[in-house]
Amino acid sequence: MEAVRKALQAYNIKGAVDKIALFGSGHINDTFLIEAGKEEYLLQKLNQNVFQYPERIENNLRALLEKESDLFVKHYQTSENTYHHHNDNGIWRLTNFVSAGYAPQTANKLHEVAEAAKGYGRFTTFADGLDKEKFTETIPKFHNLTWRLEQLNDAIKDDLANRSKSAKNLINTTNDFRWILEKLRTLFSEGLPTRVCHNDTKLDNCLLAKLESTFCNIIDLDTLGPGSVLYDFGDLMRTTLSPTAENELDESKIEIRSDYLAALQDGFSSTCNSVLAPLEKENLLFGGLYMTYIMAVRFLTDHLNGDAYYKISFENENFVRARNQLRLLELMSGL
Ligand code: GN1
Ligand code: MG
Repeated sequence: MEAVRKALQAYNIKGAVDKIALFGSGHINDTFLIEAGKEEYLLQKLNQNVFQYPERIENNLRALLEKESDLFVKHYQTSENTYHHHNDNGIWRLTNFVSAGYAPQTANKLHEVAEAAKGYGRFTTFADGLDKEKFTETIPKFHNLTWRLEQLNDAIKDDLANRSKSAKNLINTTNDFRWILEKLRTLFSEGLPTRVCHNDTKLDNCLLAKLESTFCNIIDLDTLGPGSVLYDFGDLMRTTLSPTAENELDESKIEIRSDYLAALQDGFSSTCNSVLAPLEKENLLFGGLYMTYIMAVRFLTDHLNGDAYYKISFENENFVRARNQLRLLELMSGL
């Protein structure tokens, strides 16, 4: 925790640090809850294996936060007026901790999902007013399915963890859904707009108020940048239509609930309908298939590569995640 204390010094927070604890459930960065006097903060250490262009995250964040909004939590600046602090131990950033808020881990309450959809819709409307030119992809080709499928092919060939054979069924199933790639290409050729997106709109990147479960804030702005609204609506579908967690062991529990889908559609359109083009509105549902497919491909690739990217808490967790995404995708295809 010495590294945490040292990083905190860059932010000149008031009062002595009373407590530092690991926090949260993100798959990528390390997050620490800090108590100092009466204040609580979150300090994050950026995963530099994943984020190789940290200056892009800083720049996107600056471009986002220069326009005042209560959509986001407070991001603190260092004495050098940057959001990120670089030192020998890594790259850090500090935000306030919203103690009156919570991030729902699974979608078990309809009104929570409706609120999250309204919140992400508000984000879409807000981002529509930003200068697109100021934003850059923080992970090149992040939502590029062509590239993700190439990565999967390489992983199958290299078979670094000797898992290709046991994952054969999942690999075959991923091939059944290649039409999804073609469909997205067609949509872009028909004029699907690129806009400033969040690009990681899972349910737990949305904070709700503990008391009333109303929308509070959008968090995790690492992947902010160019994208399609289909990605943002799609990732919401991916993480809320089934009541199950991404790593659910019992595949038979995965389902698609039509009332949740209706709540998503109503909530999202209530706050961003006016900024969406007809082609976007008509294809929001397809976004769910696209995002579920790309996540299946990414989890499976990581499983075959020996779990190099996503944090795991049990053996074969990425296999389970990929299997669950593919099951969800099968169910979504019937929508
Ligand atoms: C990662 O950072 P976190 O845990 O919110 C991932 C997303 C995936 C998500 C799946 C930078 O998000 O793309 O959708 O896991 N972020 C990155 O849970 O790869
Ligand atoms: Mg993230």
